Amino acid sequence: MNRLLRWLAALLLAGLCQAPAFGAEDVAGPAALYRQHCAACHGADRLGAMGPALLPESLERLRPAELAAVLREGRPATQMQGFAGELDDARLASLADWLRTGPATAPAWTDAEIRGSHVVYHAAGSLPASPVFQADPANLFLVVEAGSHHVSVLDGDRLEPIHRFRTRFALHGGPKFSQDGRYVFMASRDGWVSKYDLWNLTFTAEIRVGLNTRNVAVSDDGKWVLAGNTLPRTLVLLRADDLSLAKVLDVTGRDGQGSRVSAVYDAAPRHSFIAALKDIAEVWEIPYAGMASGTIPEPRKIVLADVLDDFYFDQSYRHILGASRDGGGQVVDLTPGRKVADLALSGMPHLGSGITWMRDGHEVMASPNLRQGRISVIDMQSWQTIATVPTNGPGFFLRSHENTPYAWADAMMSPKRDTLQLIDKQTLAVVGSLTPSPGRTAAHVEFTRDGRYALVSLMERDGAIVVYDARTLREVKRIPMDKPIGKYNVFNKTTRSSGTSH
Ligand code: DHE
Repeated sequence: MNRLLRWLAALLLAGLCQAPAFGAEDVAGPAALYRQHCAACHGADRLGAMGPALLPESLERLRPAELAAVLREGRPATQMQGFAGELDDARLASLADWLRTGPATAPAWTDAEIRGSHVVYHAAGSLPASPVFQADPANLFLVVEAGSHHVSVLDGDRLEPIHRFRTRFALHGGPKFSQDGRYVFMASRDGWVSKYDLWNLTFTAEIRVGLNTRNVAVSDDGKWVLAGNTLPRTLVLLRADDLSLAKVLDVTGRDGQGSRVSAVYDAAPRHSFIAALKDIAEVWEIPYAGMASGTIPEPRKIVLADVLDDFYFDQSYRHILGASRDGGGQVVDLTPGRKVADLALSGMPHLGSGITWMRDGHEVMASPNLRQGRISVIDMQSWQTIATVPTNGPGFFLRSHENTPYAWADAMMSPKRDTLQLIDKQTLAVVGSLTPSPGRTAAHVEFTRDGRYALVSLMERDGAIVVYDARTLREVKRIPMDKPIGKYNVFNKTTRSSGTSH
């Protein structure tokens, strides 16, 4: 039965079987099931409405078993109900397959649609310019809780939550702060950019810039926000005060080929945005110094020897350390715009999670590896790999702080995903390990502004932020959270601590 339905669905999708608008086949077919059960919340065009977009690009992070479970059982604490009582397994399977297949014509998201989605909740300058709470605004943490799509605001001194708010569906990438730490800009995977006033604990504006978005960057002068999309293939420039649309740039390379954006970054010392591209061997730089509305310069398109889509920048933002998909790495000097060195790396280095520190008078950079249990340590002058530290398994994040002797590494892509290891930043030896809760994923560390406490995410639905004393490594407390992923300290981010990402 299951197979027959799948076969019929395939025929329908291939356009070989013309089902009548509401005929018997159509009632059973996945398109009709979608119209009947999903369209009201997710949009007739699958682009999202009250619920998120349901396109292959939006679902690629969900494993098949997870998607099946959501269709069957729904999502707790959301409007998403389960359909197990109404649809049998075969229908649910055909619907899941159909959702993972793109519409016949690629969905567009035009300038008019971007403008149409724009909402201003509080005009710039209309809210009080002082915090509505007692906590040190520079030592706040934002914790992204992926379980039910919320953010918790933690007081980094008392290590207590002071506020919790609902966000758009599936935030990804670090929230980006304005230099004074007052405003936070967040991007959701299905294209929403939100501006939040952390001093008044309220959203001020939102806009949907695309259908599938990677992340945002905020210019150092606080005037501009750049978002990078994979669907459509665009970069979208917004005015930071109210998130209104300034310009959409199609991402088309020098030879006319389009590309998805991998990520956008603010290269503050260069007063420019940098865009990493997924499909073409180019990196783009958009200078924003002096940029006035309407006179946005054409991007500088730097040609690379290979597609590089995962970047680490040195502290001056002159050099990019980039990883290619085959595991190789290169150093690109942005000033002349050319490769200056190869990096000896293998597996799938996650340079984006790199950190730097001083060792024997030399600046070194270390980054985890998504495929291998090893941390590569690179000399930032010679670009040589000076050490490879074996770890428990492939990991995602590496974090430290200027005031702590250790780099904290996870192994979240391995069976030892419950254990963090501590690497001595001078000897480069693993000197300790911590297992906050056996069998449960522990990853992503961020420090309080003084580096005294390390906050670790227990990334489970009934998870927690586990706080450790960064010197004694004793657990100080647990703050319950719903699948906490990343956490972001205002001071460390706005001062560009070398122990965390920017
Ligand atoms: Fe991320 C940041 C890319 C999957 C959690 N992730 C980033 C950034 C990039 C990136 C380029 C830096 C942008 C920024 O901070 O503005 N991530 C990717 C991928 O390509 C990848 C492997 C697959 C994908 O489809 O996106 C991927 N990322 C994940 C996850 O599965 C994680 C663990 C959970 C999730 O929410 O999706 C995840 N990514 C994060 C986090 C950050 C991040 C928490 C910010 C780290 C920080 O401390 O700043």
